[in-house]
Amino acid sequence: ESAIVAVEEHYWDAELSAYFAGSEGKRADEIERRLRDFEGDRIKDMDRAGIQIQVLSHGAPSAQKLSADIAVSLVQRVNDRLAIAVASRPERFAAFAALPTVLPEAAADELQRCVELGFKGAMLHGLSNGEFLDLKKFWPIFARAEALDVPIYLHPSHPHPSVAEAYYSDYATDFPMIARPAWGYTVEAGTQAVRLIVSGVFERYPRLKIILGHLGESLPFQLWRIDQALSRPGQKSISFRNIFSNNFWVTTSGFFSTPALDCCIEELGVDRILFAVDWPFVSESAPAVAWMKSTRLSAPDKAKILGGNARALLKL
Ligand code: GRE
Ligand code: ZN
Repeated sequence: ESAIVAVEEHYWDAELSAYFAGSEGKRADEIERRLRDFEGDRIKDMDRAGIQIQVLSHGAPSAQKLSADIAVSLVQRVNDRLAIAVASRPERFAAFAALPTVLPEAAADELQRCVELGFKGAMLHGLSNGEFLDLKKFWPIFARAEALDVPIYLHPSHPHPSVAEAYYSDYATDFPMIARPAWGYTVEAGTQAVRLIVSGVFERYPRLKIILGHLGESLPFQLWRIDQALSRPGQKSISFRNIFSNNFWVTTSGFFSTPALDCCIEELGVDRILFAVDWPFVSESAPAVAWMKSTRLSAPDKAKILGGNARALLKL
């Protein structure tokens, strides 16, 4: 089996995206058109690239900024509509659920409901209403993910408003992407992952599986240094490297660099790398596939990254 699977491919639900505020509620017209498409450009782009399956997920911030009074029923409708889209083309689509993290127990129940509907896991986007996901109140979500043996994909979102203000606001006009994919997203998502590892959640739920996009949000490159610094005396005992190696997968979404990929393979091994495009924020999938095929990896290793690893992790 060598069909190509792309695991971080986004769409927008009309009802959910209407809740996105300010700059988070608007993308370039062409991107928004593609985010709302399932039948036209999306399938054409997949066909041109030779992608058999897109694992669909909502775009940022997805359900992570909803208020408790509306989140649960709204997210159920969002996931039900996504299930219908997948069912319309089961040979081309699979999906990650959105979860109403503002109510963690309900989010865990929604994850289970969705997995029973055929979803392959869930994707969470940045902080949940300003709170880091490693807080104990969110552990019911990780407990349920472990029990169901499905991964949680930690996707970036806009930095916390006070971070955006302190770190990026003076450059926001000249370089609006600086707080987003250029740097802010990676810091935000990488910080979530570092905090999750030190939180103890993997000691409590040792078979919990986490996916990071964008070649691991810089953590593979930093792995030696983080591991070394957290191993210095006067701290709790933890092996950051063991947890990152045992519990994490990374994807190529929006990051088609051979040196960066080589670093991920050297640190994590080829079995932990999944192919993704980040369509439609990356407007064409074919160059991403061509890049992967152009690397000097062996044919079996390319096949693992392009689809075999995703089929194993997501049970496709
Ligand atoms: C976004 O949500 O706006 C976004 C992504 C990924 C890359 C670029 C981008 O989710 O703007
Ligand atoms: Zn993405």
